[in-house]
Amino acid sequence: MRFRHVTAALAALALAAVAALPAATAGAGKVTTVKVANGFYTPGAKTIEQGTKVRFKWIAGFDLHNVTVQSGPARFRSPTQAAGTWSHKFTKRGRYVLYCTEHEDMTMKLTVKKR
Ligand SMILES: [Cu+2]
Repeated sequence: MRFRHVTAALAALALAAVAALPAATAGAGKVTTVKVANGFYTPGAKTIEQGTKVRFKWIAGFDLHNVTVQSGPARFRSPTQAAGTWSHKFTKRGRYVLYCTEHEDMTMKLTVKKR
């Protein structure tokens, strides 16, 4: 059982390394900012080019929020926090719906188009 657990952890690490590769080789891309406000993201819809890094900036408040993929070609989840920033580079094209798991009606649409 212990061996299986370690193997799974190693497999996860290997997958993470492979997932990080395109981001590392894509070069210096664009950076854009989305604000995480209390109950909504702003803008609520955005189109970016593949390889763009989105810097999510929390408007400091009492509520905890995160940025999680509800649907889309890649999965990720930010930490749940009340302030600060978190960045994600979008390497997979397609339409994403992002939401906050703490407030399920808090969503935004993000389209990643070909560079
Ligand atoms: Cu929230």
